[in-house]
Amino acid sequence: MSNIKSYAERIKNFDWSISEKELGYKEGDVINIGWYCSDRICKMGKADKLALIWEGLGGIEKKYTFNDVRLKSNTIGSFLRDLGIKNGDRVCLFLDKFPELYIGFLGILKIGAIAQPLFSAFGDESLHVRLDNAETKAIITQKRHVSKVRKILDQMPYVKQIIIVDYDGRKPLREREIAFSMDEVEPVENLEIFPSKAETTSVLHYTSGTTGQPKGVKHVHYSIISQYLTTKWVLDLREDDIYWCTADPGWVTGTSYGIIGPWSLGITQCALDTGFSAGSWYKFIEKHRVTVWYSAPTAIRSLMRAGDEVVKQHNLSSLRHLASVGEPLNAEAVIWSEKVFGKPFQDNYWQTETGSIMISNYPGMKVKPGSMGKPFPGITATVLNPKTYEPWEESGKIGLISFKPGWPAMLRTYWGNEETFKTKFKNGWYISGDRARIDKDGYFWFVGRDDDVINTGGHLVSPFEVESALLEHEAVAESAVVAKPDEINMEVVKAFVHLNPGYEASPELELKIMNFIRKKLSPLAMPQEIEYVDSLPKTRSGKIMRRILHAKEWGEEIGDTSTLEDDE
Ligand code: 6R9
Repeated sequence: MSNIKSYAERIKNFDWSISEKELGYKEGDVINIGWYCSDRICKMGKADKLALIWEGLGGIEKKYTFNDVRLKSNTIGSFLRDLGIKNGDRVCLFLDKFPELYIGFLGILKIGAIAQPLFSAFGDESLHVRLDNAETKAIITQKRHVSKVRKILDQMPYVKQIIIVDYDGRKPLREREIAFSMDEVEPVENLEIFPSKAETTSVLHYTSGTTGQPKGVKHVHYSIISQYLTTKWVLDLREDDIYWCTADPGWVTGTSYGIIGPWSLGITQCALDTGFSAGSWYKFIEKHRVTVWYSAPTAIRSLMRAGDEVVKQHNLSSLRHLASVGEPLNAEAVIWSEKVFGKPFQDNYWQTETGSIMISNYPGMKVKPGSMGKPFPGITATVLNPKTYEPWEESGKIGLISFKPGWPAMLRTYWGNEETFKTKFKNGWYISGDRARIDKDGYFWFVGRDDDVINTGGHLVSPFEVESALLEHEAVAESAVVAKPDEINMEVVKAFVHLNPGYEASPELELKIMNFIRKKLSPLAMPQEIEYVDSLPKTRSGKIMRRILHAKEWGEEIGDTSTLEDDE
């Protein structure tokens, strides 16, 4: 029997107090995610249970019990406090999927500081705009990435300390740098945990929009109420599970469901810090007897492409439940997974802003391949008519996916950008920025985004950020960035570029520009193709009409451009 038992029963009279009670929380109490995910689990008698099984490059393996996680997060918290980090200060985690990333996250929260995880493949410019926005006080990083921090350090007077977790003494430390080894220092048995309350800020995750700089999505400690119960009912985690969330904690799935969800339930999870290959992923599942696997469509499509033979070479019989998030999961991938793993990947939908799963397929509920499923109990979801912002009355109409505000993990604002935050609400609904239709059985079917943001392999890339970075290249006079179709990643970045006088369009220049973006922003944001153009389509007011270029890439009707001109 699954944890949710019956979806139909759970949606009746649902109340988040179910989760509060299970977590032993009452309104007004202290609620600290760091404590909940380690100390509380130890208090419940699970101190010696494995919390994290970690595998890195070269097959190195490390294991941590819940007591280890408790002690080591205490140690990190205490170290940060001694450096002068106080509650409310932003501490960035700029790390590969090291154990320090998972445990450091809790350490930061334990002292009431705000965790700001950033994807370790970010280049110096992506890093800089996000640190600048948060005025980050300390950065926890590693040798491999510290050069990117050094490059921009002069422009960041607010950064007081850079903590290097794998310092080997070979090269001297520089200004503001300090070494810290979680596994070598004396563990701190007792740490005074910051008495955070429900609305105390916990995490800042950065997400991309169509215009402007990335937005810092502000979450609070109370979010654990949503994350705990969605993990329990959607991912169906149980006492003896070995759980694997393939997401990187640089992104929201990796924190909400790669740290907070499983550990608030006291579940053993594993993490693999190596690149992707079908063989190594299956080997990992086989070796650790993974039972619940939470992944993403791009990975599933890559596995599908690797073929059925490699699946058969491994014993994957431990797998009991599979779930997916981040981008549209095509029906084909659902059917394939059912064929080769004996169970389908069950799709669910949510966003950095929602903080927890909003629409999902549940264990025991009929899966309609290609559908995202139904709203989580307690979540009021609809699709709004884009003209009136009223819910469509009949089923099957395409509208804006929207939610009634008030679930525990909802973003509280965008950091330093209350104005943009306010634009996300219309007629009392939170507007997600995605489009879908609801069928007559109440299942949601994803249609597309309602903006120009590119979703490449489950990662959101802002065309604005790429265009701004392109302008910094000496050869580029103007550019427009759109998504182009891709078999595995669904979408990849494509740039239309108008060159400055004196520059010749050539494949060499294309490579140079691509590399320039890869280093500045990230491999994800790097255009996979650059098309040289003499001019770009523009509105009368001079704004670039990305939609025309987008339609061409996707072989869609361009429509009436005279209306588009005013629209933009
Ligand atoms: C958790 C996460 C959010 C955006 C979201 C939507 C897309 C997420 C999806 C999906 C189709 C699904 N998205 N889940 N599209 N089907 N099941 O991914 O957060 O990085 O903020 O991305 O991803 O466009 O708005 P985030």
